[in-house]
Amino acid sequence: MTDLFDDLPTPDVDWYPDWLAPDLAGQFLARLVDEVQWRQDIIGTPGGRVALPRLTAWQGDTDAVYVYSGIRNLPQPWTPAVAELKAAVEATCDARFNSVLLNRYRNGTDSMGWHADREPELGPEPVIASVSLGVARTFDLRHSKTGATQSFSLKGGSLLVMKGKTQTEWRHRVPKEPRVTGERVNLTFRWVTPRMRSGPSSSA
Ligand SMILES: O=C(O)CCC(=O)C(=O)O
Ligand SMILES: [Mn+2]
Repeated sequence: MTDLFDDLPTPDVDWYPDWLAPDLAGQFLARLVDEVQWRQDIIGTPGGRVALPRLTAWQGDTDAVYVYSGIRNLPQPWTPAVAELKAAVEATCDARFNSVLLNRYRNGTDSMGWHADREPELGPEPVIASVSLGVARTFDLRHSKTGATQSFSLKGGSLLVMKGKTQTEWRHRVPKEPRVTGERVNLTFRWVTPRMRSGPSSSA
């Protein structure tokens, strides 16, 4: 029998819900909260300047420069626990990563809105490996053309690998869940086309 839902698109992801044992995931969470230089970013919106609803950090190789809003963001050096997670993720994914964006959701009122990770320096079909630590949070993927949605509960110790057309055809978010009181840290490991760190600049 043909199922009405057979034609719905599904995102190109690999899902490892129990990638890290719970006690190890707990140890990594504590180390990351302590060792990472967390910052509160402020962004400009039509309504004025607002604080992002989460804390962030960017680590990577020195040439993994990430440009957004026309600003070159130099990565912080790898810290020990992040470097350990990177090596483990590379082994699981059989891929290389030279940078990671870390997001720290202090409780359920912290969040990340709909977006896709499609900056040019990530290339056309990036492999992005997402490690979650701490409390489980919902992660929604929505197909841009059809609106088809797939949701994951990204629990502590899980690994979700997004690849293929997941960034070009889908958007994703971490919605607010006001009843969630615990903390969560997420790491998205990426390969950013290496750039020169300094040199002649054509703009002021
Ligand atoms: O926190 C998450 O699970 C998602 C993070 C994310 O989408 C990003 O860092 O671009
Ligand atoms: Mn993202």
